Amino acid sequence: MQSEEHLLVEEQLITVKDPESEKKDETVLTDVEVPAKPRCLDDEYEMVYHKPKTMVEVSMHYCPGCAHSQFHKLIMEAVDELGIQEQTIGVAPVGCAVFAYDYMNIDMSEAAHGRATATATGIKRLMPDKYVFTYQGDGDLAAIGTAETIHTINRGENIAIFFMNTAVYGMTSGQMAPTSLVGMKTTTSPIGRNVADYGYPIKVSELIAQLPGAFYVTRQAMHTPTAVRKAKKAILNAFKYQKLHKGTCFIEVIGNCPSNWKMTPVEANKFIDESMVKTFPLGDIKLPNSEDLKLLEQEK
Ligand SMILES: Cc1ncc(C[n+]2csc(CCOP(=O)(O)OP(=O)(O)O)c2C)c(N)n1
Ligand code: SF4
Repeated sequence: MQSEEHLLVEEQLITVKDPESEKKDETVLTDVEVPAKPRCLDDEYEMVYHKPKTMVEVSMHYCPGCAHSQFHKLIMEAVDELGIQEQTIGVAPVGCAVFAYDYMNIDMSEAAHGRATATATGIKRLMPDKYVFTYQGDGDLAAIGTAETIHTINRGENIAIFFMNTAVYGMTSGQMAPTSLVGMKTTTSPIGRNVADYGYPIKVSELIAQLPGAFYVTRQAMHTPTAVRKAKKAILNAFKYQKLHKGTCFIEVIGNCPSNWKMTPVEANKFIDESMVKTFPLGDIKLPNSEDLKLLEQEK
């Protein structure tokens, strides 16, 4: 016996297939008045959000829920707000963010795997008035690029380093990184990272904060609205402090890699909250002193 719903569905199908009613539908559609501009731009509405103008209008290649796109957006928002699009030069890494230059509408250079800070050093030394930054993952910055990272910061190069820590090598399918958590399962530690064989996760921010050339070091995340706001503030500071020529600004952001963590984006955010921040506590690790900040105020 057919249920009532069934009959109803059949009735609707018959109506749709009826050529007369199809005609009627067309008439109705052409009669619809198309507004001259989107409702959201009517005077009664206020624009509360728009994409940063320094972001290129293309689809990104990142996996759904990946933190790279969010981190790119925060950096470009900061560039917009400071009005420094023409004065900013970025250096892209090798890793999932290898195409960062396709998304950020600023001058950018690519660097060989791990060598971004060396490339940025050259750019900044040639053009000391530009705002120069590198954008790097943990494989790039803390594995193959460890030497460049440490020596660049030890020299106190006046650049900003934006460091995305996902605790795995993303692009090459989730191998263990120096930052992988103890017990974390990765493709090269299928039963979990064990200290006896692989050592401890490297806390890069705490390590480099010891270097006299490090001017500002902070670790942030983007898994909650509050965390996003704090990360954005740190990024803004990293650009502003370059004016002082006092050393390297290092902004670590704990980001999710849902694909290699084998989690949904929501589960990945939860993992950051429940596990990642235990090993990598969030907050400022090295702050500029008040005298330096007074100098910045005077420059305004
Ligand atoms: C000299 C060199 N060695 C190894 C590789 C392979 N490789 C490409 S990306 C990558 C790891 C990237 O991981 P990470 O820096 O954490 O960035 P993510 O992809 O997670 O954003 C590796 C090992 C390479 N491209 N070049
Ligand atoms: S593999 Fe991970 S880091 Fe790479 S794009 Fe996908 S989610 Fe992002």
